[in-house]
Parts: sequence; C-alpha cells; structure tokens
Amino acid sequence: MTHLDHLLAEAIELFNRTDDMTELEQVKARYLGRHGQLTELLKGLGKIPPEERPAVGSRINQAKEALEAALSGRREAIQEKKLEEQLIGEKLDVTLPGRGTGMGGLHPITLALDRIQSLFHSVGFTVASGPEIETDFYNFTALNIPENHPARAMHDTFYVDDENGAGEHLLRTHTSPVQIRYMESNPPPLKVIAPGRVYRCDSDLTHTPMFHQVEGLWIDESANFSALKGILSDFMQHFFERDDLPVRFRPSFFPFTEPSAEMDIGCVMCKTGCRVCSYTGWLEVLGCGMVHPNVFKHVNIDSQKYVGFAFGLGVERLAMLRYGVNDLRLFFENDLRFLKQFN
Ligand code: 2U9
Repeated sequence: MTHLDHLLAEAIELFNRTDDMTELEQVKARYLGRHGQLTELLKGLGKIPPEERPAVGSRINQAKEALEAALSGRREAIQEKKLEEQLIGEKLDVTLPGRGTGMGGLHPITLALDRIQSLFHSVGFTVASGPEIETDFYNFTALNIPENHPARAMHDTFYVDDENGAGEHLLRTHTSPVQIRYMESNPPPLKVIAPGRVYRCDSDLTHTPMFHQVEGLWIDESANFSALKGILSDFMQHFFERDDLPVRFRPSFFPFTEPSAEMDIGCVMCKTGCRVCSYTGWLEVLGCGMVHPNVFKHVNIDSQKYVGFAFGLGVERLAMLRYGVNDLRLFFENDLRFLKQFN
C-alpha cells in the first residue's frame, strides 16, 4: 500500500467515524485544507523529477477526488440521520384524541337578555335601541319626572361634563328614553321593547352602577290592563318554565305611568319561605302601568285616542332567579369558574 492509499484509507475511516458536521469539516481540513496532507503532497510535486510529475500528480488528484466524493457522501448521510432523528423526536400520532378547544360561551346576562327578547318577540314586540348618553329631556322631562325629583340628583345620576358645563347630558338611568325616541319617529299603534345598559350612582351588595333593563311599551286604541297582565304573566311563566307560576299585581307609583303596579311571582326558590323571598313566598319582578298623559303630550300622541301600557324589569334580578345565582357581583367579576357553568 502506497503512502497515498494509506492517507486515503485513513481519511475515509475518520470521515465515517464522526456523526458531527463540525468535526467532519475539521477532519476534511486535515487532508484538503490549505496545509492539509493531500494539499502538501500536491505542493511537493515541484520537488520530484519532472518525468514523474504527471503520473504522481494524476494519482494525487484522483485521491483528492475520491476524498471529496467520500466527504460529500458522508455529509449527506449525516444530514439524513439528523433529519431522521428529528422526525422520530417530533413524531405525531394523528389518531390521538384532540385536547379540545375552549369553545367560549355567552355571558349569563346575555343569555337572559336573549331569552327575554325572544319571548317578547314571539308576541309581536319589536326591539329598539338608543344612546347610553342621554339628555336631561329624554331621560327625565319627557317621562314626566319633575325638576325636583330625587332621581335627578347628582348622587343618583351620572352627569357627563359638557363643554358649556350646563349638566344637560347624563348616562341614561333607564331605557325609557329609547321609547320616547321611538314614539317620535314611529306613529302608533306600536309594540316595542328596549333592552340595554343603564347607569345609576349606586353600589352595594344588591346594586351595581351599571345594570341591564328591558322596558316595554304597547300603544294602540284598545290596549287594556287585563291584556297587559296576560302578556306579563305569560312571559314570566315561559321565562321560568312554570305553567303554574303564581302571579299578583300590587298598586304602585311611577311618574311616567298612571295607574302603576308592581308584579310579583310566587317564589321560584322555595315552597315554604326562604331568605330570597324574605319568607313572604313572593318575589317582586317588574313594574308596569298605563302611560301617563303627560308623557304622550311630550311626543304629540293624542291621549284621548290612544292608550299605552309600559313595563320595566331588571335583567340581573331575573337572571339571578332563573339561574339560581345568589350574589349579584358574580355577574361582573368574570371568573371563568362561574361563567363556564352557563356553556
Ligand atoms: C315610556 C313610558 C313609561 C317603564 C316602566 C317600570 C314601571 C319599572 C323598574 C323595574 C326594575 C326599573 O330596573 S328597575 O329597577 N321599572 O318599574 N318601568 S313602568 O315605563 C315607561 C317606559 C317608557 C315612554
């Protein structure tokens, strides 16, 4: 075996021994680099007799080509092995069951609102909406709420700072302004509900500064209280899915309705008295009444010709009773452990 054959065999042996690309390049440099052993042999050609040079030079070049071929073969093998190892490491079993995606769901207040809206829609009410920042006129004056009424006080209503400081704008304290606006642009007869956010300066265990209301308005020439009682009783029985739900109406007072009444339903939490119904067996669920003639005057509706009935309910209260939620704050904390129960 010549020195060249020996060198070639040794280099190939070293190439095959390593699995590491950097190491392979280092081995290559030892033979083919600027001062590599094969390179040095080529450089030494000048020192041998001229007649031997072509034959020796050709053999060295052959050896160099063989080494380069072995090197590129080894490079490919190392890369292939690396890829194979990577594929095994990242192996994916597509037949495994999925981890499940969090589907998300609707907030219980949205669920209650949807349910309320769909029940009133089914008996012919359309849905109206309006601004949450209102004027004093639409929120109070048009609703026959007197100048000195406590609801207008700074400590009950959020006033918005106007440019001119007139204190004319406020966050609506009920959705009634929506119905005032609706009556301005839609002649009677009409049957409309106004769901939405309302704001009051109030914050304790049973009140939040923002809450949701659904108010309804029904105006035509022959609307009457017994029909209103029927609609509201049916609504509560469907909302709570109880055909035998007891209901009663008690006289009350609101500036925008006359006469006015409050509606109670038999307690949905107990049969014999509990803390929710204060051991009375009854729960107050909404207010209602005949639209006051002064309200009609503000929107130019002839109160001799038309009769109107209105009602208002608090969505949080109905949602608490329907879903058995005993703490109002749960609706506003957005704790997923609570919210997930409604999915
Ligand atoms: C117009 C005329 C009259 C809406 C009404 C009530 C009675 C009522 C409360 C229920 C619970 C407010 O959220 S709550 O605290 N509402 O008792 N609301 S009558 O009367 C109207 C509405 C619009 C034009």
